[in-house]
Amino acid sequence: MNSVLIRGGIVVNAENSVPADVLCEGGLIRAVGPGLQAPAGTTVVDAGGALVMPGGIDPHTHMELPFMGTVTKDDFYTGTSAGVSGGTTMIIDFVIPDPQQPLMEAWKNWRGWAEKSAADYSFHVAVTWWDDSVHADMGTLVHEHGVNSFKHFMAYKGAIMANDEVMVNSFTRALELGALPTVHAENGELVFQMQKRLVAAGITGPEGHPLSRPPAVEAEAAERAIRIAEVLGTPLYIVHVSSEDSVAAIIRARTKGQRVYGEVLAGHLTIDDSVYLNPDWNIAAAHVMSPPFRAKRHQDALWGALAAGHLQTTATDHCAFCGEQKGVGKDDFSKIPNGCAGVEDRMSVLWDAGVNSGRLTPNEFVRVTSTNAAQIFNLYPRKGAIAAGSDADLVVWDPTATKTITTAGSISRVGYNVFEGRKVTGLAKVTLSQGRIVWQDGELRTQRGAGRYVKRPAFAPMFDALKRQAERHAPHAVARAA
Ligand code: URQ
Ligand code: ZN
Ligand code: ZN
Repeated sequence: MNSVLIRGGIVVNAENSVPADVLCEGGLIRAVGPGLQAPAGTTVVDAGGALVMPGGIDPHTHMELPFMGTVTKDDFYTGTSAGVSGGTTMIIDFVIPDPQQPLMEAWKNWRGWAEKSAADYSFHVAVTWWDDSVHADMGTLVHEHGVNSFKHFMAYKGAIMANDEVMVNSFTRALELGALPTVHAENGELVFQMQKRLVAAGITGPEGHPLSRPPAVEAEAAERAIRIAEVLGTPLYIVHVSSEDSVAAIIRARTKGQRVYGEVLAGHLTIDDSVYLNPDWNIAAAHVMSPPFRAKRHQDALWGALAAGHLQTTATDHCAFCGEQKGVGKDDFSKIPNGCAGVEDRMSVLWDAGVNSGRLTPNEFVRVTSTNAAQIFNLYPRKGAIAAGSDADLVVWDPTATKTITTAGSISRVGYNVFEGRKVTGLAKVTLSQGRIVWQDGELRTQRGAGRYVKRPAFAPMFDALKRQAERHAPHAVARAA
C-alpha cells in the first residue's frame, strides 16, 4: 500500500497550527502527531519546518468549457495538473447545459471529459432553462450523483442566462432537495444593451468591456438574487464577487440573518482595471473576464470582507483562452471570449498578497483556500482538514520560497498569465493527492485519470435549519408547501 510520512512540519489547519508528522496510507491521512514511525516501505518527506496544510480547493473552474464559440485550452488533465503544482488538490467545475439541453445529457458529457483529471473534482450544475424535466433532473442529480449546488448565470443574455422565472423555480427546487443555489451576479439585459451602445459609439476595444459591466450591474443582480433567496427562504452563494457594492449587499443580508455566502477571485483581489488600457490589444484582451477587474478601491473592500468572514471562499474562475481565441473580438470587445486562468497561482498569489502583507493569518489562509469551501459544499472533513481519516490531499508549503510568475513557466496551457511578472513568496514544495506525491520540488508527477469524481451529499443535517430559516424569512412560502 502506498504510504508517505511527512516528517518535521508544522501542521496548519483552519483552527490551529501544531508541530506534527503526518502519515498517509491508502489515500487517507492515518495519523497526525509528534514522532510518528514510518512502516516499512514508506516514502519519507522531510518537511524541514515547512508548513503542512490541507490541499487547496478551487470551487470555481472551467476546464474544457465550450463557451462563446470556442473551448477553453486547459482540459481536465492539464488544468488539475496546473492546480496541484500550486498546491490545489481539488476543483469544483461546472456542468453548463445549453438552453433546452437535458441536464442529465450535459452532466454525462462533463463526466466523460473529466475522466482524465489528475486530481479529485466535483461539479456544480447550471440551470439555464426550465421545464418539468429540469425539475426532475435536479432531483436525480442530488439523489443519485452527489450534486448539492446549482448555478444560475444572471448574465450572458441569448446564451446561458437564467431569468427570474428560471431562478425562482430552481431556487425553490433546490430548497426542496437540500441543495445550495449559486449565482453569477450581473444584470444580463443591462450588459447586452450597454455593449450595443458602446460599440455603436465606436468603443470597440477591450476598454469597452468594463464600461459595459460597471459595479452597479453586478450589485443590482447580487441584490436581486439575495432578495429572491430571502423571499423563498433559500441560502445563496454568490460567485466571483468583485465590487464593494456587492460586498455591501452581502453584508446587509448576512447581518439580517440571511445565509448568504460570497466567493472572491485571486484576480479580483490583486489586479485592477488599468489592464484594459494597455496599449497592447492582446494583453488588454487577455484580461477580459466577467465581472471585469475593478478600480483599486474595490480591492480593499474585498480584502476587508474576506478577513472579516463576509466573503468565505477564494477561487480563480480558471477559464483559459489563448490569444488566437481572444482575437475573435478584435473589432468588437463583446465577442472576446470571457475568461482568465489562475488555478496554478491562486495559493501563491493569495499567500503573498494575503499572508505576507498581514491581511490573513496562515490559519485564515487555510480557511479561505480550503476549509470553508469544503464546509459550504459539504465535503468536510473528507477535504479541507489535516486530520486522521481525511483524504490525504495536502501541501507542504515553503513560506520562504520565491518565484516570478510567467506564462512560459506555466503548466497550464493558458495563453497569457494575468499574474505575469508578479513575484510571489510562498510556494508549494510538495503536493499529495490521495496520498500520492504529485508535485515535488518543481517536478510534476501527475497521472492522467487518477482524479476521482467526488460526490457531495445534500445538506440533509442542515435541512431542518434551512426549513427554520425559511420559516423566519418566508413563512408564506413554508405555509404553502405544508
Ligand atoms: O462567467 C463565468 O464564470 C464563465 C463562464 C467564464 N468566464 C468569465 O469571464 N468569468
Ligand atoms: Zn461567472
Ligand atoms: Zn466562472
